[in-house]
Amino acid sequence: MKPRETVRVSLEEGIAWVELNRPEKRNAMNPTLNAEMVDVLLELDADDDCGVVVLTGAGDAFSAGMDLKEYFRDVDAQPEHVQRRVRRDANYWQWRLLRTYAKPTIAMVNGWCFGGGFTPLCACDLAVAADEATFGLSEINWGIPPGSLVSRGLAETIGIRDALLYVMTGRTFDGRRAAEMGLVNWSVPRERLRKEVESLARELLEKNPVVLRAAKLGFKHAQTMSWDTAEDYLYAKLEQSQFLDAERGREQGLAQFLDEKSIRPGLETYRRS
Ligand code: ACO
Ligand code: V55
Repeated sequence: MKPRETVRVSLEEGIAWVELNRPEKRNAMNPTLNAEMVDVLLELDADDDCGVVVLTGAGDAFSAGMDLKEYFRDVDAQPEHVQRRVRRDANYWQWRLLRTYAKPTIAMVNGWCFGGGFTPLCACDLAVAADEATFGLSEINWGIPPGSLVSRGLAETIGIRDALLYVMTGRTFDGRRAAEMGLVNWSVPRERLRKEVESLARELLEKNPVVLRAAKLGFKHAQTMSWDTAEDYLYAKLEQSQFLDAERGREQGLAQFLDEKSIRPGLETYRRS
């Protein structure tokens, strides 16, 4: 993968570590970073060596949110079509691409996470934070309501009371509190964060990727459907997964449990051959 100015990618044993890389600006998201992230995510989607994507930040920050100078002030002076492109790139990777990405995604919140940083955080399937990370919806503190899909992502992830408290006050909270609210799956001391996420990623890599994709996309899409539509859609997803699954996981799993009695699926995954 070609080197980029504001994003660093390293692919190790199936795990793509994608690092927002403007540590001197606390990984604030400027138009360059947003455009580069679109390219990176599209490239990794097409790369068979990538089985899981981990999104994180270089240095002390996950992301300080949108770049208040380069994403807001500088773009104010640009023609409208440029403003539209800048917004489109941001939303394209932060929400559209990540929320229904074909491969599992994990947000590894290593430090500061503000405002616009919540969108990719909520769009990722899973999230693990450092206990010491600091989160905040700081929009109110500099004079705007949360824009783009920040509030929508939040509403889908945490409860209304917590969401409005932080939206309306701009108070900060730490990784432990984020875990209590379900904004992240859990938190660990920062020195253990990378190992923790690596072992979660490896666990996902052991699963059948076709079935994993059907499971996560089915879950996400069904959230906004009526019960009747969801019932039909999730059956269609189940049958699609069997149709696309060249390794015939279902038949292997059933045979290993029912015939060979060599696994208990309640406690372990089937042996993939
Ligand atoms: N936009 C633009 N520049 C930023 C941003 C940002 N969101 N966040 C940090 N920077 C820059 C600073 O301007 C500074 O640049 P400089 O060294 O060229 O002067 C550099 O990053 C370091 O920032 P400090 O404030 O010195 O770093 P510190 O570690 O003390 O504090 C913190 C970090 C708390 C993240 C602080 O930088 C901050 O409050 N940033 C703004 C957070 C924010 O409100 N983001 C917007 C959310 S709303 C939205 O995304 C739509
Ligand atoms: C935010 C994010 C945006 C935007 C306006 O509050 C506000 C965050 C990702 O883009 O265009």
